[in-house]
Amino acid sequence: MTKIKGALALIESLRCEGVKHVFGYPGGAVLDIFDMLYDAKDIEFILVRHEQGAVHAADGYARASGNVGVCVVTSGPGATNTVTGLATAYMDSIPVVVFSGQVSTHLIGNDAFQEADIVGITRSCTKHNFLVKDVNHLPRIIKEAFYIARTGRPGPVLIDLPKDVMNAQVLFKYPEEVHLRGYSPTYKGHPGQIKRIVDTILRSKRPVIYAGGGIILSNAADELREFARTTRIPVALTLMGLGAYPAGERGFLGMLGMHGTYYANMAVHESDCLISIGARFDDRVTGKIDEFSPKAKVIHIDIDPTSISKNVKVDLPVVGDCRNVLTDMLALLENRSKDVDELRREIEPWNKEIDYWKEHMPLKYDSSDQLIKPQYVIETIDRLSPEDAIITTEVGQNQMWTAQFYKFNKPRLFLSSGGLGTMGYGFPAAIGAQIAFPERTVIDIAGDGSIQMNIQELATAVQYSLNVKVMILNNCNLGMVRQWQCLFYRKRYSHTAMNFSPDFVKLAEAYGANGFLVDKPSDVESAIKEAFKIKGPVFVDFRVDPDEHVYPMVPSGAPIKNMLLV
Ligand SMILES: Cc1ncc(C[n+]2csc(CCOP(=O)(O)OP(=O)(O)O)c2C)c(N)n1
Repeated sequence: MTKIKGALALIESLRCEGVKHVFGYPGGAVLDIFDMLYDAKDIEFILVRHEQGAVHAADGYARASGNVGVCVVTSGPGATNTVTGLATAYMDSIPVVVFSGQVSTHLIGNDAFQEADIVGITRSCTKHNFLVKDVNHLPRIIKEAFYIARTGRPGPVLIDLPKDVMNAQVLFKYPEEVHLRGYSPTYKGHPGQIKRIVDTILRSKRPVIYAGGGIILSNAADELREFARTTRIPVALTLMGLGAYPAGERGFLGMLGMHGTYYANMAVHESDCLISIGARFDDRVTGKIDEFSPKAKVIHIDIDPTSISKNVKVDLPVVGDCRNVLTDMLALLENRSKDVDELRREIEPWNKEIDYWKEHMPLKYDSSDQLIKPQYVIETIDRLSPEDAIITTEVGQNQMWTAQFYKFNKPRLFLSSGGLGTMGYGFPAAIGAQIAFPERTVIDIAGDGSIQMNIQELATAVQYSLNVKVMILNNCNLGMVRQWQCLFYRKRYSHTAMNFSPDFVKLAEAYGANGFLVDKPSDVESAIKEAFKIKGPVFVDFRVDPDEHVYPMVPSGAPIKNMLLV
């Protein structure tokens, strides 16, 4: 076996991991890697315009495809620009591997040019990170990084690569197995606990399933649907869980929490048995913790043992992969068909009560033929887009209206920054999703504030002829913050008016893309159709009603039954 350069060993390792796409940006510390990428024709490199865009794109790629998203960036500012993307992926448990350049080992700690302690900086926003000091460790570390990123509760991993390590020679052999002391995720739930859970569910009168992103990450959507169909237990989803249960299915309650539906929040509040699956009791879901689902026995199924009883005291935990645990639960239920029939009968009045809430307190908004209502734009996008269209969002009202008014029937169609709430996520994430699925329609639903946070990626979209459609709900304001100021700060609109924004149509054109402005409700439908027809990136600037609010809304820190309604 001949020795090869560290940088080439990196490329070979990516091949061993089946990596087809890498997002990134070059610089001095990673020149050796880029030199090797020059010849790596089997790996498509996507040159973004900002390293934050690279990580969000890799994250969108991962969320849409289920594969690990990969980035290469340079040292110093290149590395620090990845922090927001890493934190975003970390909060939503998304598998991403970031390779950052580093100054040569003998310069580390010397305030060398473009040096940053990225391992220190990202310690709290990565699942794990590595500094490679010896090229001989490189293949093992890469193997471990991918393994850590995609197993257990997934998450981002960073590998810091000093320049001299990339230049050093190594006998390349990619390990076949990983041995990590102290890291062995539990995939099978404890049978005794699972039985206890099933017993509890079968005895309940007002059960509710509260499912989250863990269902999508563990590919458990079919099992969840089977479980809900078998038991007839209604299902509420978190923002991250949207698509994990079909919006069109009977018993679907929509999203719960701060901007959840009236009926999801009421059902959770009145429940006597809350079955949480792959969800982490985020404060946006629970509202005031002491009054969250006060009458329920709380069941929590999660792969991450540290999330059990972290926020809400759990009565019956099961640590395991959602899909495995649901499969085990279904097997138990199959042997107890009489009890299941009994459960269905027992919970019929409960389902009727929920149906009553659904009928009398639906999601709604006042339509208008003068002003474009943002909810109407989203409903129209939903109606006109293909079934497998991938929707990303930015953060703010645009995100919440999408969660409420777009009907997601499958997993991995809704990509949004839930945990960190990162403005500027949606557009690069859409680019990543489009790279993963070039034939599919990818739509970023954006606010006029958020889109300006990573708007430079329009150049990336044009360069790679990506079919990303950006639907800007332009309310000339930082809408969600303005909504809070309106409701809780006596309309003192401190610095939330976007009095100046670029002309998005001209800006799109300047980048070599298409753009058009829509300011009449009667033009919404044709504009969306037109955007879908055009090949390549399109910006549609919808001038929407600036006074529209997202309802329901649970004021921060209030119990979720205390919703402000339209
Ligand atoms: C990077 C970042 N900075 C600040 C915020 C705080 N924030 C949340 S929503 C919001 C307003 C978003 O405005 P816009 O993108 O126009 O969307 P809209 O709410 O109007 O739909 C802000 C500033 C954030 N979430 N992310």
